[in-house]
Amino acid sequence: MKMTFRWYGSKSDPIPLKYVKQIPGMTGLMGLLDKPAGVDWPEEEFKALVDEVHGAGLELEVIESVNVHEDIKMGLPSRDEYIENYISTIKMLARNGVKVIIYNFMPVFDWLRTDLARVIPEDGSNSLYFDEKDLGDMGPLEIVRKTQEDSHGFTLPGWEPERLALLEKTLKQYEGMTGDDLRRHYKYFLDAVIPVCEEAGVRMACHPDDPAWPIFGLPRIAHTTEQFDKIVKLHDSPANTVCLCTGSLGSNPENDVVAAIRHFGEMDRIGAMHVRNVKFLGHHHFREAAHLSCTGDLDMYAIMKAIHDTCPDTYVRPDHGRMIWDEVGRPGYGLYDRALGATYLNGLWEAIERA
Ligand code: DNO
Repeated sequence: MKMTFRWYGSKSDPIPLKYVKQIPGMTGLMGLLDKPAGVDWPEEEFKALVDEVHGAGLELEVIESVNVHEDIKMGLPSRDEYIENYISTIKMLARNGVKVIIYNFMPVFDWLRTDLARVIPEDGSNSLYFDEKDLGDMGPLEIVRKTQEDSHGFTLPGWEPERLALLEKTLKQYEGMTGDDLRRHYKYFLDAVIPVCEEAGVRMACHPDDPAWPIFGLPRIAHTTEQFDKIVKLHDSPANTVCLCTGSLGSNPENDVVAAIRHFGEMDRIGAMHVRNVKFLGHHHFREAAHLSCTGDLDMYAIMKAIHDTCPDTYVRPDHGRMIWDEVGRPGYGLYDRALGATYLNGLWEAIERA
């Protein structure tokens, strides 16, 4: 298991790389370049990032959010050009040492919350929160406005301004599209990129829909084990894998997260893990909790044990943390709680190994 940390680059992440390095057991990053979906990532810029990360004594083997352009998801004729750019980016990342590329296939929205800083009454910290009832009142444009307002000026992953500017138009274009249509467009994409990955020695890892159910009537096809079974078979290859995010899949209590890890781990189809805890508050209603099992509803020991038993070489990152100790930062991506999370998960790992 390689413990890693999501980092947004020195221009937009207030956390210095040396702080990341000082978290015990941290081997590297799940990094990114802040680029709009559909562009061919510039190699010089990426090389500079690799040098910076290596200079801090960390690895950069996992890249997140190489976002898939909406035209690919919608199956428009212009998709071929964007797929070409994606392929060129895959080759470039592979040339520069990347082993896993995390992406998602959610129409329009990446992850979604109705409150980015809900106070946890027990201890006064705050965390990301979702209540479908609030969403009903808001509607897509309102939720986007609120999310941007609440993000302290940070660009949030998946909420890039270029993409949101076209929101109204894009939502219209999705009208009438079914899950099967979306899956067909997904297959077209995978058929083009997976052979390239096989040759280049990288794995694509699909992040689940977050939260794990359809929203705003948009088709969503990546929030249950059955759906991921279909995804890994759309183009059946060891390079077509899952980024198993416990907090996203686990936002729906009907998903058995531990069984899902064992299932895809045994198939060698887990490219990376995002590990976080959630607290269920009702139907389609949850908040994110500290990583420690007893603060939420997921069993972190069983999660780490499943990773240990079925995909022990995978990359793990402590996913979203709460905001604690008055830290001001990107919602979900502060330093302190994620550092505590990493340390706790490393502790579980050590105990599992030594047992
Ligand atoms: C949310 C993240 C996601 C994830 C993307 C991958 O905080 O886990 O934004 O990186 O969905 O494309």
